[in-house]
Amino acid sequence: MKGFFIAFTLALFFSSAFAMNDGHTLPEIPSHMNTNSTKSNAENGLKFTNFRTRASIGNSPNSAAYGIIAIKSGSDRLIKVSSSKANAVELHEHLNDNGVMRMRHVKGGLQVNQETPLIFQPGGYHIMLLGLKEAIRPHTEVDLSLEFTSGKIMKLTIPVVPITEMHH
Ligand SMILES: [Cu+2]
Repeated sequence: MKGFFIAFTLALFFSSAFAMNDGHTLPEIPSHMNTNSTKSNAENGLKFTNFRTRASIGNSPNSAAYGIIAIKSGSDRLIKVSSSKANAVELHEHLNDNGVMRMRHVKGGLQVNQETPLIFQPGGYHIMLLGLKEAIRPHTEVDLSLEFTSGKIMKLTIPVVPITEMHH
């Protein structure tokens, strides 16, 4: 009987732990793990998950960064991104224009709502790094500063991943 109770308690514990992480609400990282280099990074009600940028391809002066921004409550708007590694950073989206993928500069920023995280991913919205001051190499890091209409400014240090790992 005692064994049953322990198993039952454990089951409750695990089911509630999983319920909190149903893919809709992003898991929070305990504060002692809340370093600036992110897998998931909670700050000011905003959560930054899986941020990364791809390594330079050949002599291309540009690259793109991806990741997810969620907000605990209400909404905010990402209006400006900058990096010390790039001359300019723009918010872009990929559009399928009669079978041809094109990029478009998104003006006026992008909204993040409690119900709808802002997702930057290959083939969709992305953070475009333009005019890299030098090629960015795999397994190094890039700084990003993200500015919101609320006045919040988040500084992230994100990993550079090889192009072959971009689809994971
Ligand atoms: Cu782009």
